[in-house]
This record gives sequence, structure tokens and C-alpha cells, in this order.
Amino acid sequence: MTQDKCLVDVHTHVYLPEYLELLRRREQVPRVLPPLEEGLDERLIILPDEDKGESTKNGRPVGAAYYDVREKLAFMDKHDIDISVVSLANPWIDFLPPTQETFDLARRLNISMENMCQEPITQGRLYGMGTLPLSSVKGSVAEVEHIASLPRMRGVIMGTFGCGGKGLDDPALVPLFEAIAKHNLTIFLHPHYGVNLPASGNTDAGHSLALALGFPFETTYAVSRLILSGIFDRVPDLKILLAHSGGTLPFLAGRLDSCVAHDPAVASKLEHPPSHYLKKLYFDAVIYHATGVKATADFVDPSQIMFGTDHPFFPPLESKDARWMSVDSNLAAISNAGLDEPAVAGILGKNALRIFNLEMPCENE
Ligand code: 5CU
Ligand code: ZN
Repeated sequence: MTQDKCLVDVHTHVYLPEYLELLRRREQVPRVLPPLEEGLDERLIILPDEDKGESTKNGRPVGAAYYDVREKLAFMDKHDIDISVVSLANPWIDFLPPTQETFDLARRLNISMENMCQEPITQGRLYGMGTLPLSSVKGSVAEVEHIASLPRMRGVIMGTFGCGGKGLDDPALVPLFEAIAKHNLTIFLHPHYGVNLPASGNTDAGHSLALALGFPFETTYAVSRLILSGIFDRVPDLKILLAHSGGTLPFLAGRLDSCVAHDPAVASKLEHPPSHYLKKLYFDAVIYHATGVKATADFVDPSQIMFGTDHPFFPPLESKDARWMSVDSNLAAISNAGLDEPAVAGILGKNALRIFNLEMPCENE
């Protein structure tokens, strides 16, 4: 593997053992339930109301791919992924109260992530994103200081909940964003809750509509709210990577600009139109079709787009040994988006090396 041909996965998750233990102890969503039968896997119930849906109430089987670093490495080997930037999987610890116990858990999770990335068997192929006790801004700022001291951490994963559910445009979060920017850490902004719109209806579509549409629209709202809060005028160095190619924003940015421009009370709070700030963000390429990658690469410079897999979600349904459709559709989308060779090489890996300051493993040896 060389820098020019490397493959780097910036959207890949793990349920760390400390976190699974917490989910096993809980009696409400999010939680982990015991296997339905002896010999089967435990079951993960994490999405709001997931325990009530007809096709989802038994949860998703949580096999070793969800927590075992050896499985992560085997998955990387199978798909020729050189480096992964691993983040805790949703819904993180946003739902826990602002207590010392929660702060201690965040500390343990971040140490555990750092240790996982430093395990000798990983051979320098893993980096991490930290987790914050978001119910407390003070606790989160303290944890950012800690994460910044851990050599393999490159940022923090953040949902859209904010502190106590007030969202990411809550002015109380400004000191947290300042601390993250000061340490040159990147926020990996990732959805979890979906959007509760009448249009989403009450169909039993299992996970499919919630994940396919609820997730991207949640990101769309969260980022738009952040931009309208004026955060990027206050903290211009804030670096954010948007999951799932920014939800729908590469497609809807023009509409957002137009609606803001026609509402002087909103527009006057910003120095620039919303798309000006959006174009400074990073986008993953976890969008599964070339049209989505094309739209993203039309909207921002391709040097701001990075490959991802979303492992361990969307595993193959047929054989455990098969290549993952989710990986192959994202790889095909990047190759078929009509981009030139340097842009493709950037999206596959070189952009992540530069943006996250990653070292190719063989260069360590
Ligand atoms: O699409 C995704 O990113 C995900 C994720 O991260 N977590 C999840 O539960 N389903 C899909
Ligand atoms: Zn994900």
C-alpha cells in the first residue's frame, strides 16, 4: 500500500465493551437484550421506539463484528482498507444525566478507544474519535482536553441531541465548540434520532425508512440549525465531518440560501449565505450511489470528501464470508461519479491522510 493508492475508512463504528455493559444493564431503549435462543447473538435495540415496531422489536443481532477489534481488522483486510478512523456507535452517551458516573464512563470509553487503536495487532491501522458526556458542557470541555492528549484520537463523534436535547445550536455549546477547534479536533456529526414529521407516517417499514430518510434529514436539520446559529462566524476554525454526505445538503443548499436570503431577520444574523459555511465542511461518501457522490463533489471541492463503510452496520445477509454490499456500492459510487483520477484517489484515502494527519502504517515500520 502506498499513499497514492490507500483506502481509508472514516465512517466505521464499534460498541466498546464498557458501552455494551451499560446497554445490557438498561431496561429501556437504548439497550441490549439477551439472545432469543441459546447459541444466537445478543440483540441491539437502539432507535427510538424500535422495540415497538413489528419487524424491529427483536433488535439486530450483535455479533463480534460489533465489538471485537479482530473482526474490524478482518473486515479491513477483506476490503483492502488500510486505515480506519473508528468512532463509538450510536446513540453514544447523550441520554445519560450529567453526573460524575457519566463523566467517568466517557473517560473510560475514550481510554478504551485509545487502547484499542494502540493494540499491537492493529499495526498502526486504527485511529479513533472520542465520545463526550454531552449532558454537561463543562464535563464535555474537560473530556475534550483529555481526548486531545490521546495520541491516536483525531476528533469526537457527536449526535444532534446537544446538551439535554436542546440541539447543536444551543448557545451553551459555544465553549465546547471553541475547545474542539482549539485542539484542532474534528467533529464527526452523525444522526441517530431521525425526524418526527407527519410525512414519515406510521408504516411498519422496519428500519428502512428511518435509516434511509430519517437519518439524512436529521443531519440536514442539525447542520442547518448550526449554521443559522452563526457558530461559524464565532468559531471559524471549527472542523466538522458530515455523515452520509451531509444528509441532503449538497442537493438542498441552494434552497436553504434562497429561503434565508428572503428572510432578512435570519439572514442579518450571518455574515454569509448558509452555503458559504457548508462549503467549508467535510463530507463522507457513504451515500451508496454515484449520483450522491456527484452532487457532493459538485457542491464542495472533492478534496473535502472521504470514503466510509459504516461497518459493522449493514452486514451481508447471505454468507458471513461475502464482501459487504455496503462497501462495494460506496466504492462503485466513487469510481462512477465521473471524477478524475486524483479526485478519486483523494476520496478513497489521501484526503483522510491529510485532513486527519494519519500516517500510513508501513511508514511506521
Ligand atoms: O447509516 C449509519 O450510519 C447507521 C449507523 O451508524 N447506525 C445505525 O444504527 N444504523 C445505521
Ligand atoms: Zn454510522
